[in-house]
Amino acid sequence: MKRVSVLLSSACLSLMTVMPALAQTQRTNLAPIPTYEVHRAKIAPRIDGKLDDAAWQATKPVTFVFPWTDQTGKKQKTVARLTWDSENLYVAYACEDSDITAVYTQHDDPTYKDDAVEIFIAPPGIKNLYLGLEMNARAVLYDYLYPFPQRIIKNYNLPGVRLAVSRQGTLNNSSDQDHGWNLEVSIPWRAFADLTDNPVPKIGDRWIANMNRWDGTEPNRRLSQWSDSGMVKPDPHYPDRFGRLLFVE
Ligand SMILES: [Ca+2]
Ligand SMILES: [Ca+2]
Ligand SMILES: [Ca+2]
Repeated sequence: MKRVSVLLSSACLSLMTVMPALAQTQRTNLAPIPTYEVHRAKIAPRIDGKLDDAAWQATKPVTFVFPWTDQTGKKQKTVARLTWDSENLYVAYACEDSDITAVYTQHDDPTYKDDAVEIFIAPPGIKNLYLGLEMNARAVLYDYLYPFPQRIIKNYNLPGVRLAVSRQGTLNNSSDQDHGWNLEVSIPWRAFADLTDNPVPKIGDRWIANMNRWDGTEPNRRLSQWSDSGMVKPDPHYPDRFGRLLFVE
């Protein structure tokens, strides 16, 4: 936690002054927080953007929901799957998409402004501090540490993350009809070594996480999520509403 402590002491405001305002930004009658059983992969998926690996066939799909009904544009389906082994967490996203758009090409660019998928994640026992990975349809990664609800620490980089995309359609050409894109990412457990002394999950451990997708370009953009953040305005960040990842054999 040393590296994290130094980062936080330079970046933080008082939680006490910020939290009451945030509580008022939540909608009511939210769905229960979901739990996903993450089954261990017998053979790790190959990170090539193609979701034909045996490891993915054995996983349960989750379909993202669209919590913000006033957002415009087509509500296109996203299905995510997770698996793990002693080295990595693996996440696959299958995105239906009739127009694939992404312009950012450099690490830590604001990929969330493109067609992008995300995962926010933290190991057990940590409150309001998580890692974020936001990945566009060109397989560009924006990674950070977020001491919620203060300031995203963009200069924080996760070692050893690998990602790849496959596209069924053309990139940045709105004159034709696309079909979709897939993204595959592996996140090594050692990337969590600043947050926990035991970054490799044990059977039965529960981590918190959420997965999101941004689709479309302004002013027609949609945010969909695994677990509805409950925010009044479209905003994926609210760790109290993250889902639970239960690690099983
Ligand atoms: Ca693959
Ligand atoms: Ca799109
Ligand atoms: Ca970064």
